[in-house]
Amino acid sequence: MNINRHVGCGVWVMLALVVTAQAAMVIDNFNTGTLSGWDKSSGYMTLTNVSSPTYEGAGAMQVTWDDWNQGWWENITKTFPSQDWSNYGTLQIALKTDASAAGTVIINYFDSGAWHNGWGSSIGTLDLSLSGGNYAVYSIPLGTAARSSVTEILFSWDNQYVNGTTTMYLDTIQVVPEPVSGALLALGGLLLLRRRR
Ligand SMILES: [Ca+2]
Repeated sequence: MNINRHVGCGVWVMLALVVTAQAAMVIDNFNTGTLSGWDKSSGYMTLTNVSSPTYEGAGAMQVTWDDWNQGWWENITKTFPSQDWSNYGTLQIALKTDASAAGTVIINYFDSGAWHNGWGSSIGTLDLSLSGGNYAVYSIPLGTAARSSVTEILFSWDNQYVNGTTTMYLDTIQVVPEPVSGALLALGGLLLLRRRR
């Protein structure tokens, strides 16, 4: 063991972490000026590609809905060609809401290769009141459900919490590998290399 080898290991660990950090797969960042693949279930809602405010880049999606305690579920969805999320552990969403936002948004995804009910695989909820007027990035674990051929992501909320016009903004939606797993893999690889020397 020598100092050079320690330095080398450090470089490889840093490199592995950088590679892990760069391996996110963006589902949408709304920077193309279109809302390709997006749809909504309700005539009370409007989806608009806006240039401000964004979390990053040239665009974000503004979602407004104008409801009065109607007590049913409303959805927005994005469909896309099949994506393999198997090696990703977390869904990240940049979200900004206005001060009147309340309730929660339930996030589901649909894997075309897996059995699912009408709601797909539910992976969690966003508390709309938490972002406090600024963009916040929410990280939602993807859990253990099948996700080798994901074709749709769905956001749904109960409009009983909506009284009047509510606005929220969605920006970068991406899946990222588990950083801890990536680091452990890198460390495991280093230990193997050292044993072989
Ligand atoms: Ca953006």
